[in-house]
Amino acid sequence: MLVTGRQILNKAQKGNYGVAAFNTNNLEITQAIIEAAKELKSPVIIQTSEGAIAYAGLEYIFSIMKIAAKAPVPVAIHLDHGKDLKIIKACIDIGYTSVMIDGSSLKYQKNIEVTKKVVSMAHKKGVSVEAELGALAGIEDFVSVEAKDATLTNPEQAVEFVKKTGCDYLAISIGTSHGLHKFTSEPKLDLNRLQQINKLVKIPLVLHGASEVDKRMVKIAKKYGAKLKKARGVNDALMKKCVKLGINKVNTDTDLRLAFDAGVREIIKTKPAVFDPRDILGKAKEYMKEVAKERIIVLGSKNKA
Ligand code: TD3
Ligand code: ZN
Repeated sequence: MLVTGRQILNKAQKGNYGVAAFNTNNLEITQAIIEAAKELKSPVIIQTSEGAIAYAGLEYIFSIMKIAAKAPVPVAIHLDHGKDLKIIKACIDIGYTSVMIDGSSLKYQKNIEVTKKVVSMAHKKGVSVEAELGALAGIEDFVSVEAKDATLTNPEQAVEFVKKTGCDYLAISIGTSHGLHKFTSEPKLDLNRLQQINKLVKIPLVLHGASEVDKRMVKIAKKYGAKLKKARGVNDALMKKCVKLGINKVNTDTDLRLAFDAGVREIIKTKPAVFDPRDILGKAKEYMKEVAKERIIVLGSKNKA
């Protein structure tokens, strides 16, 4: 059933577990996500970036997500990394139950200003708001402490930011990064910072750039011809620590992309006579569902529907 982001995440905060927020841009990805959540009786957040909306069309992708949300588990439909106020407004108007305003690249005061604007627009319609403070970037071994402090979320500032903006959950930066440019060696996150933020900030916390970079999917994709950068993501043990320390929403896109890629490549390569799109995408859907289920289990939201 379609619910707001707040309903899912406030419950997750009380229960101290994480909920996966998966990115989608088409039918197969959406179906894989919802089937995984249904089988595991887990709440789930389905999200589209502005790019996904540009690719699929807002009405198309919203309709697909809305039907997916009829599943007998709590589902929130969320806008990921909203930057364009027009798109944010269109999502609120069409029926999204959660939107992100990403003002993380703006100056602090400007971030507050634009976030407040979105909060007032969204709350009028009962839509929840995710905001972001701190810039996402990998902690490379050579980065100095000063540089880290400049990009990672400042705990005291986070308290003030939440108070001034009235956002419902906050994306923070503790050393993760988007896509395949994650860690080259053992992943390191600033867990002390997370602990401090969690102590001071009373709303649910969000972790972006948190894909695991699933080894099995990377192996299959490479076996069938993919040329992928060597990258390591946030492993299960580290992910569990983050959840324990207060992360309640965990964004996952790269892991589903890798699973999709692995499935399509495998079929094309091993079954050259196949040309029906349903056969080509079937394996991709199967792999995405498997990966989504693994994420749900690691985050601890299985049977929390
Ligand atoms: O917000 N997102 C999804 C869009 C980023 C493009 O990959 C994330 O935080 C996902 O992070 P990840 O680790 O899956 O790339
Ligand atoms: Zn993100």
